[in-house]
Amino acid sequence: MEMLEAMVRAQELRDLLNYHSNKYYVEDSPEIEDDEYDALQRELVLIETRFPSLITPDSPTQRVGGSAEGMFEPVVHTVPLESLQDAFSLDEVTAFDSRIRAEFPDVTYAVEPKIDGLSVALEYENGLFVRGSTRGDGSVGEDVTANLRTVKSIPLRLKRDIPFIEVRGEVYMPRKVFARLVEKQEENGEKTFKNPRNAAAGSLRQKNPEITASRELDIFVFNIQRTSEEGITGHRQSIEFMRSLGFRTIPVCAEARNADEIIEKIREIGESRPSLAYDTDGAVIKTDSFAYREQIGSTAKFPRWALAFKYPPEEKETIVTGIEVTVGRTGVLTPTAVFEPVFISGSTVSRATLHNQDFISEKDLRIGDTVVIRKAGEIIPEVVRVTAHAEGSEPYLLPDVCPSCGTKVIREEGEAAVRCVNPECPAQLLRNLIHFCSRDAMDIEGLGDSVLEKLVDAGLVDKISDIYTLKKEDFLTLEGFKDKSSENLVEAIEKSKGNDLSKLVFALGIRHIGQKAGKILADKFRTMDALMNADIEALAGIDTIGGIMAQSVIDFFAVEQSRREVEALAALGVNMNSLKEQIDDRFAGMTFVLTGTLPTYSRNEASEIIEKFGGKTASSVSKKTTYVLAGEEAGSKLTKARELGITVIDENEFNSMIQ
Ligand code: 0OX
Repeated sequence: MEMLEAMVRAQELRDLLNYHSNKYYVEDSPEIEDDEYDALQRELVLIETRFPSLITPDSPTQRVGGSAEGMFEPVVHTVPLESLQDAFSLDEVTAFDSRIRAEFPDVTYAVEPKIDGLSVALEYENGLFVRGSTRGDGSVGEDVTANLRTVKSIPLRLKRDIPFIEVRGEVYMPRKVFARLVEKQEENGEKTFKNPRNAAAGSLRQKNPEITASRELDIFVFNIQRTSEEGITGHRQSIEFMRSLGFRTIPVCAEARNADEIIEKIREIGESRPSLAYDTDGAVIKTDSFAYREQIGSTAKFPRWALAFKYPPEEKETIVTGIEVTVGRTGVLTPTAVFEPVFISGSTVSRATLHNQDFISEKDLRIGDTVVIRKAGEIIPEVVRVTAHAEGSEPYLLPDVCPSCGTKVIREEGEAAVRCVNPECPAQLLRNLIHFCSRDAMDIEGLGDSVLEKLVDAGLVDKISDIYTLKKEDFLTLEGFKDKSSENLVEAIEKSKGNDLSKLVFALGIRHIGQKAGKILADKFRTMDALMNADIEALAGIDTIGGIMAQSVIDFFAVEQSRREVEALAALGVNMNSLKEQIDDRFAGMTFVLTGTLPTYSRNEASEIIEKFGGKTASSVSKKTTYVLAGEEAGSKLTKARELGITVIDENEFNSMIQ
């Protein structure tokens, strides 16, 4: 492919990818399947690899891994990012309207949810995202462009290349993402984020944009700070305008013509809060007309034309009836408060995690205490404070031995978590077994929680490798097992021996090594032996394996027990090799049409090469054709390709693509 053709196709692909990304992440109405999107992206990566000079800042390949230059440098906000005057009662809302209406009797307002995230400013020049910054103190923030580029709903290029626009929006972490993150942090005994806002702030402050990308942040845009466009005269119109440029705008922006209507909208937004995918902490009331805004003006701190009504957080009192301590798969002891059930923010709750000893000591929480409960991020119940100690109660201390195996627990320096480090601890064993057999791990159908528990209780399994020693007769001794069900299980176990190494690596339950890391390690090292003996440099040198992951692999295999288990698994016939052919699917998702006589390849040979690299060949040219490979005396197909704007390549170019 020639440079010029590559340039045209790259532009086409960028536009297509940006269009579909907007459909998916902003408009929530995808038009193509994920694998079609991936194929387009791969084609673009291929072109950009061959012609790096064609990489543009709005290329969707540049969301992660683009330049991180200037990160955290100060950014002076040309138009300050003002904060809002808070109101805690509806009387204050009525007074706000009266004050403005006295001067502007026909004033109308926009009422919108107040997203509980962090404000950022996004600047676009000639349609291109050039800079993103935090609010900071409103006058000076920090450059977080590289991190914001990873937020998929932030357009890298606008739908129209207007000369200049700066918008303001709220970056947030969706509740589900937050819940998953906290669960993972808890499982790893790490410090947990308190709420989605802190999690979003922490994610935006990362020095490594890859981490920010993994946090799946999102944004709602709600204000034009400044723009080269003229003729936008009001707030609701400005929201429409920003939406037309491809921004994900604030989801509700309701018109209200008087105080009663404002209050009605505040109620409606309030009622929707528990079911939203994100946290909100109020409703914002804004004078719609920009001309009126200008006349109303601002105080030193806030615009006088806007008001934030804050919903009171729903809190309930209850009594703690007990504290349960469980041992996680990684050995962390987690205390959970059990309390008398209370209905709060849309559901009844009776348990809340107490995280660790520090959390309990700080609150001086004791069994029998009266406590205030609230839902963090409207989903996760938490103990806010103790209002009264139970009579004769004593400060609560976590047990100093594992509640499951009785081994003395340890608290590593700098860690809040207390751990049981006995690798044969039954609590960890059962969890390790459940994980080992789960679908994404060794995928042993039928070997779920309850069967594994029975096997452990019956003394038939006390380490992972024991699974592979189980016979039909063993299952028959368990309650509820008949001939057929026992045979099925033995068969499922047998089948799992042939799994790819990546599944086994994940199944071992190495801290910080998830499914994806399992695949990467298996692809890289190809055998369990090579992985077991890899040094820290070899591990940390892999692109997507961070230092913490690398150390975790080293730590895991440094334990004699782990090595013995792996050897036992191998001796019992479990596959220890990567089955993935080292395939190169550089042409995946691409369709080639061959025409004319090629100088050296026969048609069959060329087709074979294309298929070897994961591509397809077709006999006629259509819009779906990726490349036309043309030789001497190419005829109508070549003409058709030119008409449709399909890239035509010759054998030389083809050769350079397969090198
Ligand atoms: C929000 C939010 C924040 C614009 C002018 C003064 C404050 N967190 O959702 N701020 C504003 O308005 C700015 N609107 C919002 N919706």
